[in-house]
Amino acid sequence: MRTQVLIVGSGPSGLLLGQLLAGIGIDNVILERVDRDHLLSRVRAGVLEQGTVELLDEAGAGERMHAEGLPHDGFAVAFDNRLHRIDLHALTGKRVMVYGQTEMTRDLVEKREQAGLTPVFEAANVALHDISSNPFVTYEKDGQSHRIDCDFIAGCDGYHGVSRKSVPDGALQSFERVYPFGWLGVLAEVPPASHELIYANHERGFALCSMRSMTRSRYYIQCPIDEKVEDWSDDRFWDELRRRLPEASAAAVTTGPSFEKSIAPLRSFVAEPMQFGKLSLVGDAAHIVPPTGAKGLNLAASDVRYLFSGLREFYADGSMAGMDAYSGRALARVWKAVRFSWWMTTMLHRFPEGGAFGQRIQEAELDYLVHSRAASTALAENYVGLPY
Ligand code: RFL
Ligand code: PHB
Repeated sequence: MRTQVLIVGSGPSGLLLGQLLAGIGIDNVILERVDRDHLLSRVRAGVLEQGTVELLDEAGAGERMHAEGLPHDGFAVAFDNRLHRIDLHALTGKRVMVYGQTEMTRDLVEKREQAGLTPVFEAANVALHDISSNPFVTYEKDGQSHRIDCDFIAGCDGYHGVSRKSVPDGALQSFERVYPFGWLGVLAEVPPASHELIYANHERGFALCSMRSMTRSRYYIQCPIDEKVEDWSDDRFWDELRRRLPEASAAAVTTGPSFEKSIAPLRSFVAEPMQFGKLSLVGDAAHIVPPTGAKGLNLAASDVRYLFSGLREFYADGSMAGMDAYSGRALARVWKAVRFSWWMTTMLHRFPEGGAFGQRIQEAELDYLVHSRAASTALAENYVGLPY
């Protein structure tokens, strides 16, 4: 079998790229390791930049997001028992959309299915071959081996995927920072504590109040990296969350049984370049950011935008200029989001090794942030998304 673009992974980056390519008649196949139910049960990101919203619209998958998503004009930073609002819209003229990655993934999968282009789910042992000249991919499905030849491979298979590992040793340089804590996240069918997100800096550790709808809340608290989810009953989680919020916000938290609870480690990671021969790395396959800046999914979408434009140019007039520029264009935006996510993480979390000096610097940073319009604007313009 042959296709034009072989996509490994049906996370948001693979699905979005596949949908955009299909929309302009470029043939593509998506291979996905897990089954459909597993894919649609993962709980992850919640905040979409305007550019990500526009790309979903371009892919024809934005209808439900506009009907059910929650446009947010601002969010709050909490410290010293007070909320300080960052007015994104007043500072930048832009807003963000709160809409779960789970829902966005469902919308894209359903679009693909309606077009008869269902991803190949449960594709086992996906392997990439001859990526520098005549690429092809092999995999197993229901005990049978398959081979697909292609013009290009898009490695959209996340941090643990096979694509990045298929690049020959020494061809990629990686940059990494692992943070000495994780996020314990909970999803519950209760109204959110506030109609906007709250990012809280507290001596007991960071806390975040987010949401999926006006009846479904998503909360996170900073926790030690070796913490076990089993040690966190719902009651313990709600108590700890409320202790880290200003009193008025804590009083507004509606508690209830959680239906998802998990711990995510925090890291920054970038692999350079994001391209080798006919393979392009996209989204989490090439870079990871800590979730504090809400940038991971949005970076995956901006990579897709650059790669899509390179592929469109190649199939329209045979020029490789856009494809050759992909890694450079994508990395310029990636590094700015890596910097922003690192900075947000540093400003809002308790670092075990921070010491008294680190503590005072953090307090000065927060005070400056909320009292300087220039500092608030710098935060806001990064949060709503830098230009492409
Ligand atoms: P994904 O979503 O990891 O998808 C990769 C897909 O590839 C499949 N796969 C394979 N398929 C075939 N063969 C193999 N060998 C394969 N290996 C893997 C996987 O099964 C999977 O389906 O990567 P993608 O598409 O690049 O998307 C990236 C985003 O998922 C990620 O950046 C965000 O979730 C990060 N993130 C957030 N991003 C935001 O923009 N805003 C947020 O508010 C936000 N919050 C978060 C987050 C991530 C979190 N966690 C759990 C890490 C909150 C959390 C808690
Ligand atoms: C979420 O709702 O899952 C979420 C929101 C904002 C973040 C990270 C995660 O910065």
